[in-house]
Amino acid sequence: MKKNIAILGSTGSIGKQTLEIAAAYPSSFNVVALAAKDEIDLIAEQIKKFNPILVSVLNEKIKAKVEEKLAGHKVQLFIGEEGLKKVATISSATLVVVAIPGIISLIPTMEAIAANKDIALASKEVLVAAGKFFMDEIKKHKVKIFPIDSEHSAIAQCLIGEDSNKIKKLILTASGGPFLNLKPEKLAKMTARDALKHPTWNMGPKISIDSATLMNKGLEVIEAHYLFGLDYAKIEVLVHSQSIIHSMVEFIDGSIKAQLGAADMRIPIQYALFGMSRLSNMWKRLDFSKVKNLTFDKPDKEKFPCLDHAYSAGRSNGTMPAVMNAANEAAVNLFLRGKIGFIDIAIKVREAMLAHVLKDVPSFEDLIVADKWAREFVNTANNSPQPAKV
Ligand code: MN3
Repeated sequence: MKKNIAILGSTGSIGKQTLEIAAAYPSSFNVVALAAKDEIDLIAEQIKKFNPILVSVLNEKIKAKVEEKLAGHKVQLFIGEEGLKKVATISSATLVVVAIPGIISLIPTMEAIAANKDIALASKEVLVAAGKFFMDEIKKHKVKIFPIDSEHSAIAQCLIGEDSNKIKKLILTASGGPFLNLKPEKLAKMTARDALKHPTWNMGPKISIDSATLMNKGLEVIEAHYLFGLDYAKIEVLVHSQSIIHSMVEFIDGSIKAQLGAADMRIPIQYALFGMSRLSNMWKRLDFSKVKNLTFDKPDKEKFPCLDHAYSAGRSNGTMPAVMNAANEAAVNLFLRGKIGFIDIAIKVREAMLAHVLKDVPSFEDLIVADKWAREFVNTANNSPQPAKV
């Protein structure tokens, strides 16, 4: 039977590769809904090729332009938040692929879970900002979560047939990003263009910058904490610049399981789309005879302070991960627009965390408020801090 899927973020890197997989297995998937932003030609092309029932775009202007390109091709077009909700909750879909970077995917994802959809999750920010609510909703609605991120996919694969009480630690591998071997004093001069050149993975701008600051790995640590229910003390990061081992699990008896493969996101995306089952494919393969060495190093926390900021936000819990995530998102946007320097990203994140008055047991609404506050804090030149915690 065909699986009906909806994709939030169809024109991004993960969205495009998801559609590539849907096209490669036409008897397995129906694409019933797409949400995208403003890439008019690509959106129109995807509609013509996949024939979704409904599609959401950024605004009326983009919608009109897409309609023009479609020249009579039938599809229901929607816009904005309402459109995202319609895509996330479309009755015919059983699986929603969440691949819009940033906090914008949080509410539609929660709506998808409430509508009893299984979730294939690529957007890290959802779990980071609202991990407890997300996992509680998943349990409450008895839906499944399939991680798309290569590290979490790797860990999920290593844990098949294992007892979670027997885990000693998770080892998340990090490529180290484009500035791994750069002298620390040169970091300040790095531009968005330098940061967007990722050595091993081909990704969108937000995640590429996060990868350069190592915040990407920090977000993944928090995600792993929620997905696998493990204390932060049991989650370790190791720089492995070849991106061949996608992550590992060490068990209490000293045995370690690793998942390896080519650095091709279509492999974990396909695995998630098929509900963690394996099918033969034509994606990249790992040829061990061409692998000269596998190296492992501790991350340089002084050069890349974002990783520690993420651990600290995760350990503080409450509203702090949402604040850290929002401050980072806002700072990355400023950096991409050339408004702040590379090392300012970590500084902005730290400042926001220090100024934030933590709420230990937040409501969902509190998380949204904390997120907004952190964004404004970073975007305002004259930061007026929240009153210090007493
Ligand atoms: Mn990853």
